[in-house]
Amino acid sequence: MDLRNGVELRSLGTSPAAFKEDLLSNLYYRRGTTVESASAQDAYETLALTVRDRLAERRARTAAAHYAANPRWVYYLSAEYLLGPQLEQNLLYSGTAEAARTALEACGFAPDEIAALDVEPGLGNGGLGRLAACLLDSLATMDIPAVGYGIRYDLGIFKQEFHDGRQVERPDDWAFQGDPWEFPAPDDRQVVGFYGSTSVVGGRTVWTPGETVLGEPSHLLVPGYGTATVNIVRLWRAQASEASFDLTRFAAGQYAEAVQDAVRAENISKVLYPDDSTPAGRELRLKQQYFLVSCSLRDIVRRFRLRNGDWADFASKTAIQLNDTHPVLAIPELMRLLVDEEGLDWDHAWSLVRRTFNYTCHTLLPEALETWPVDMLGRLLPRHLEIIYLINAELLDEVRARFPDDLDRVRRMSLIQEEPTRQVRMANLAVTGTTRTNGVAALHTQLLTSTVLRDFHDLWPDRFVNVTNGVSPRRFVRLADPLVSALISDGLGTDRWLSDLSLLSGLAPLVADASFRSRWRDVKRANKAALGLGDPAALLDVMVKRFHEYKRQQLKLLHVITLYHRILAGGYDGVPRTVLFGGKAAPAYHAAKNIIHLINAVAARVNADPATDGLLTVVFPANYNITLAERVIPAADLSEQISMAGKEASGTGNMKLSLNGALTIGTLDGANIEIRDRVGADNFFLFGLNAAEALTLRSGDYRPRDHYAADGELRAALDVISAGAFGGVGQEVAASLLDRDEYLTLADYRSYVDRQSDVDAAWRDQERWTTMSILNTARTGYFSSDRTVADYLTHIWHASPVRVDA
Ligand code: 26W
Repeated sequence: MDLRNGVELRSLGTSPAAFKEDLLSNLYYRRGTTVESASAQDAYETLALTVRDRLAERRARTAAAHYAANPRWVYYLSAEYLLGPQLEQNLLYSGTAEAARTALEACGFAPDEIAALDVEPGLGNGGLGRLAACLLDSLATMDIPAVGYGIRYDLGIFKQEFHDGRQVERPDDWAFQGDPWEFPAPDDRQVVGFYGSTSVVGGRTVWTPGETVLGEPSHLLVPGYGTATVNIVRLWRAQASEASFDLTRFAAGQYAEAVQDAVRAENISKVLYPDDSTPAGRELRLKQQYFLVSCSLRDIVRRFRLRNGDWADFASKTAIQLNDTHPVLAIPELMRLLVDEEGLDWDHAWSLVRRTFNYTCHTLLPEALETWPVDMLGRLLPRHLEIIYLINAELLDEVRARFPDDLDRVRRMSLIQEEPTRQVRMANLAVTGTTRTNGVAALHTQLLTSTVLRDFHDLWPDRFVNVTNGVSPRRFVRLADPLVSALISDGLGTDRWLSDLSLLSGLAPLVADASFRSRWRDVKRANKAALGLGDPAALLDVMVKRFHEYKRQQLKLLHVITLYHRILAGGYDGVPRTVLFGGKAAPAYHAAKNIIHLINAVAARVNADPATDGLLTVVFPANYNITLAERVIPAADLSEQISMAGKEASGTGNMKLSLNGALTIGTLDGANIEIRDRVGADNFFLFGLNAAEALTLRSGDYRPRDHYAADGELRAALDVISAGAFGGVGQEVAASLLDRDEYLTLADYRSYVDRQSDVDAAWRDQERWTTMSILNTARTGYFSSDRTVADYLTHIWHASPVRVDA
């Protein structure tokens, strides 16, 4: 293969023989061991390197093609990436899965044992982090030149353990064995400043930081499916600048002091903040955000300069997506680079900045919208605060001009919240400093423009656009569910659906084919058996997502207790059910942790009671993550999407479960609405208040006790908790539902429980259920992240594919 300057690269064979040969030479020469003495970890790392080499070859070709094309780039800035385990993906995308299995067996290694050593980099909390990974997968698959930028946390999302039913967090030192998939790139180190002060020299503002740290990048390969393109995700790790090791103190025996600056520096990328709704507001978190932004923008400018000289071309060559408000400091940072370092005038710089950035909002919860104390930001980033004030002055001039004498609007739109404390509103800065702001589902975008960001929509309606989320069919169907994938390919007569998910619609006519329906049932049954949680013949009712009161795991639990009471009452006519919970709660979110504790207490009681044998089982596997999701989602029959309407921005688990043939019971919230519109109302179990009704009730004088008083089953379920029947656990959960019930759990209880009876009825008619299940898969091709990326390209990024020769 010809590279630049006529360099020739010998291509690596994909035959089993060639793969085995490379595996062996890597074992001996790169791992420095032998087949006889190799450990499973040796075999795993060597396998990873052997697969990685084949992707690195494509990466070399991709880099060459991109360099030659000097294209418009898409840069995705995200504080979180939930990339999932890499081995299976890279075996599939490099087409070496079979060759690897044969080679491993030939060397006496057990492929499944080796694969089990593939630790996932848990560099994210939930939906936002996984969406980022799915979008990168689709960008590469669609041959779009793109780079993801993030932070290489030493400790990812905590490992969840249950001790007496309580969640206990354990540090996730995911790379303590090193990570065979990553390529460190120390040459591209960047220097990041903090604190210090500003001064004006020769008409230009100069920021003199008080301390600096180094940002060392390493990247992971992001291969495209069914194409030669291999993009990268570049993750920054904080390193102490050599100056920070204090030799004199060391010589004086003050060892801790000698390294304290170094430790302070490295702490910046030490751990992922495990909150997924309420900002911790810690200075270290702000340092993390600026660290990510500063390293990434310098790297983006370095790459721009490789092929371009004129700043005027920067915005036409660069589309940067800000994944929520976490990287929004990129706006004042690029202004600083252009004005202070490059000497551009303010207006030119501002037009470049606005044209370069776009912002995705992932939430509706007011408490999740980040604000930073003015004094903290001013101390840590004095120049950026000055720039934010200048941006704010221009914004408020425009608001006053457009809405004269509307002081309230000026106060609401200001980037600076004045009362009760002076805070910088990051969402306001995000909308002001970008071209497009998007929500992640139709209802979400509609609510954003009519509530939290209404003022900005009034001023700049054209800046708002919707891009409904999507999920990678390669990760969540092909890799997670090989059995259903084989059946789909057989039914459609092609596997091209993996890069064009709209082809799934070809499955709809097969509902009339009884043998296809029975094979479809067999696949689900086999997936349940493989999961090994509960009776494979029972309906597997799945609720897997982060714990939050708005997602209403408490409502699912009230249903479980109601079923239990019905069983104890005798004459139970419900269908055998396994209820599976999965998910983590932010460590400081006590209300959510109490719900987890109560679920485990109820599960212990229900599962121990012989009365429920064969009728009801509750399982709660610990440490829900991508690896576990890939085992649970293919096995699910029923998908619980029961959030209070108007609270879940989109959801993506709902999409993964529908695509794998699970039927949804849900509210008209987030993307549930679009799923129901596509699968058809008959193939969706809808219940509850819609967003407008919920808002009215919530803002009216909602009295949860009225529902308690009016509904015997509800009362019984709450009373048994309040009475401490589950080991005295969860009384505060019942109390908060009776007193406040912030998310209208009691108001939706009856509608939910009754709809669950319809679920039972549908399940009893397995042919009907299977038909509904096939139609759910057939009609949700729209929720591919490829379609999502196509929408971003059309409405926001305007980048084009660059073909890479195979
Ligand atoms: C600052 C603390 C914090 C951290 C993360 C606040 C908010 C977040 C994320 C925005 C939370 C998140 O993951 N939101 C989820 O994003 C998904 C992808 O768009 C949506 O599908 C989910 O509905 C939304 O809850």
